[in-house]
Amino acid sequence: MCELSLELNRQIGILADRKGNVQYVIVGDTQEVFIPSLDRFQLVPGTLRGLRLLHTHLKGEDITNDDLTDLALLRLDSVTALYFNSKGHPDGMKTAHLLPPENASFYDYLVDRDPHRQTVHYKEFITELEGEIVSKTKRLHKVDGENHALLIGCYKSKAHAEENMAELSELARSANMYVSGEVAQMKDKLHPKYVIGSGKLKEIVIRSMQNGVEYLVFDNPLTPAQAKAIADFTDLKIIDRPQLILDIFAKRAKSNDGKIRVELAQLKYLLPRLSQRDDSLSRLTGGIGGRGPGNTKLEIDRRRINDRIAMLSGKLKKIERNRDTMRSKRNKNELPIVSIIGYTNAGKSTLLNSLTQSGVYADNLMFATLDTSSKRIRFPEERDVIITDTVGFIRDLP
Ligand SMILES: Nc1nc2c(ncn2[C@@H]2O[C@H](COP(=O)(O)OP(=O)(O)OP(=O)(O)O)[C@@H](O)[C@H]2O)c(=O)[nH]1
Ligand SMILES: [Mg+2]
Repeated sequence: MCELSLELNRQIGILADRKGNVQYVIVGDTQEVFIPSLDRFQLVPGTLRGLRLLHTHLKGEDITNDDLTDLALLRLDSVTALYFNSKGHPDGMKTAHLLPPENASFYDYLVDRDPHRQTVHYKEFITELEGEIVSKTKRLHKVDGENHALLIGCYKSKAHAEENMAELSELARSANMYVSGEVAQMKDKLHPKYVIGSGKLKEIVIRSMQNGVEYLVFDNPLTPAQAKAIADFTDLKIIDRPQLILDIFAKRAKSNDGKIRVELAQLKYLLPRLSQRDDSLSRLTGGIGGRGPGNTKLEIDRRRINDRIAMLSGKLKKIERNRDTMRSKRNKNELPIVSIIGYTNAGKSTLLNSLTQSGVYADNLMFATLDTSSKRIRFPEERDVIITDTVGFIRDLP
């Protein structure tokens, strides 16, 4: 490799698997090698790729930022820069590898710098390191509950960002996610493909790895193409705000028609996202903690989904017809109906409870109430009214 690099004046790289078999040979330019798509080597979440990169550096340059980004983004076992002298003989090397989560840095270097005198038993080293990464990531998830999330938003102004992030954070908490951090980018225009810039996204992947983050929650609604592009780029699970809200609804819905409405909304959200059929789908459609629409395991098939939408819509119509009859009966009683309305988590259910001495569910969560209740209240003047709790408001409700 060194001799050829000298002759061609180009970097040369190989990607070798754990057994040391060379899987790819890459001829680069003077500055870098471009790593091909590694689809053949599927990444098991939380583990390493099982491939290490060895490549020559022509002018004795240190491991570059691009090398480190490749290491982190592709989760390579390690990245080695190989140096050579004017005769094309190897005379130095530097190897960077990842570190388990919660270290101050995401990478470190091996002690071996002499290509002719290797002291580290590489295979043992990498197996042990991977084991540590896996167990530490698992432990991280156990300690704070599952579903570690990083919140991301692109905004026009700082004030905007603060307000929206606070709300998104509340939503995430209400969906049982552990918020491990927030990233707000200030920009007038969204990046068409990734919403935020690709440089920022790289930082986010590295940060996610260090903190054991599994979910990226975007405040900005994502188009199907954006969600797919980001999932492919980051290898993380991607959720946007509408999906987060639907997920909370799915958890909270108890009544029959509540459940139907939520499943309908989820299916309609899902449908346009099914056009690109590939493995990234599982990362987009699983819902949080694998709760997809409905309780049944989702069959990813457009036709089935359309059938189900039609079936659920029919059921819902029936329920609504029944409702109308009940409502007209109640109207005959001529009891005035008073509704308590307001932003979610404002205290509507608590107010209903104290007015009517009842015990409907009230909690410090967004959308605690999804199935509303009505209670009768008697005023001193012997006049009854019906007080109704409602589902809270939020801006841009899906
Ligand atoms: N400090 C204070 N807290 C209140 C008051 N009223 C309600 N809360 C608390 O606010 C939280 C939300 O109350 P809920 O009654 O569930 O609010 P909601 O408007 O029904 O919310 P959703 O059903 O989730 O949309 C609960 O933790 C309540 O204990 C109040 O007057 N003062
Ligand atoms: Mg309520």
